[in-house]
Amino acid sequence: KAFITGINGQDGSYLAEYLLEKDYDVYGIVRRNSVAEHQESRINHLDGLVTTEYGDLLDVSSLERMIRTIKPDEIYNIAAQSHVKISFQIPEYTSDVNALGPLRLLEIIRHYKRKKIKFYQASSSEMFGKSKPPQNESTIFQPRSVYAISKIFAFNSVVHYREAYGIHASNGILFNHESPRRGNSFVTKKIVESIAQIKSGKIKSFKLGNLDAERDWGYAPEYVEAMWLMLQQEEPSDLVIATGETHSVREFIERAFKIAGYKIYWEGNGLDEVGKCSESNEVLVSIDPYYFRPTEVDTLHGNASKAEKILGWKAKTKFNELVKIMMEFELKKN
Ligand code: NAP
Ligand code: F7E
Repeated sequence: KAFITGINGQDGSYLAEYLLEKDYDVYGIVRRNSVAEHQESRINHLDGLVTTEYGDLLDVSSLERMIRTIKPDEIYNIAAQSHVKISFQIPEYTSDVNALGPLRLLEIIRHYKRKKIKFYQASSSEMFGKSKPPQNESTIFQPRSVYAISKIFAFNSVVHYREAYGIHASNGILFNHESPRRGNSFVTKKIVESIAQIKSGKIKSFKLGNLDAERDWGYAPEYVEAMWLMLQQEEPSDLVIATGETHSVREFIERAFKIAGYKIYWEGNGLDEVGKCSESNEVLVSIDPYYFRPTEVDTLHGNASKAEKILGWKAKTKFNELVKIMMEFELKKN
């Protein structure tokens, strides 16, 4: 039996599918939303296959009730306020959910004596922050946001509960991973969704922030397999999960436009920079400082060789293929 927090998120939904294929009984918590369709929007197709209840990482009684009634073998803590930029606006809330949420779960596991429950924590490459690439398990954390700080608190809680109480608790230090199910306020989904809307005539152009940030982007359905593999090991551990390839936001835009049948070129500098269509010379992309962050993580480039050795896991879908999957999905939708 598996209990997933954040089951309605990008990763939670893929993980639920993955575990169902492995014959798990899958349970999860969902949050109440004033628009009922949003509550289970990414898991509607799993209706009747997974069991969900209202719950929240801020509501310890809901977590305790679920864990005591389900008696899961594995808990995957995937839920989070996962948007880095938004953590600059709601730092306390972000910390409560992302830092204290996992601590609450670890406390419940610690005091639950009837069964040894294995625990997975969704840690993040964002914790490396300013540290120079490539980043691996020995790279120091130099956070650049409250999101990263909250994830470091959770990371250290996992290590502490493992050492102090012998809990089988692991951190997956996942680098960015995307998919057609990615939330549309993240840069990759925003880009492909906007390009598809340009192509179908719904919009003329779109605005972005820092085009020079570099990320190690992988494919989400592959990353949930690594989560499961980590809990199947005799020994819990903390592992980097990444593709080992890094590209800029600018490259992502160029590639996605190319797949949609456009060639773009860049003109101007700084806030005045624009991406124009080579054929029509119309502006398709411009800069809006609203999307800049007070502090930025410039380059993430993961080295996942430890995960390959311990789990036998390796990223299969690299940058070009990922952009293609996401762009083609949006073009079909529009
Ligand atoms: P996501 O799509 O934003 O999903 C997050 C899920 O958490 C959503 O289902 C959300 O519920 C739920 N949630 C938020 N606050 C909650 C709360 N207080 N109580 C219970 N549930 C709550 O994120 P994701 O991309 O799947 O990422 C999954 C996890 O991995 C997150 O912890 C994220 O921080 C971490 N991570 C992600 C990446 C990445 O590149 N995707 C990389 C490293 C780490 P609603 O459905 O109601 O919104
Ligand atoms: O930004 C730049 C932005 O919001 C990527 C989360 O899953 O991965 C994710 O965090 C880059 C940043 O992801 C826009 O400044 C430019 O440099 O897609 P993002 P993220 O911040 O890397 C980590 C590993 C997580 O753990 C998080 O949960 O793109 N960027 N223009 C923009 N970003 C956004 N969102 N919107 C823009 O318009």
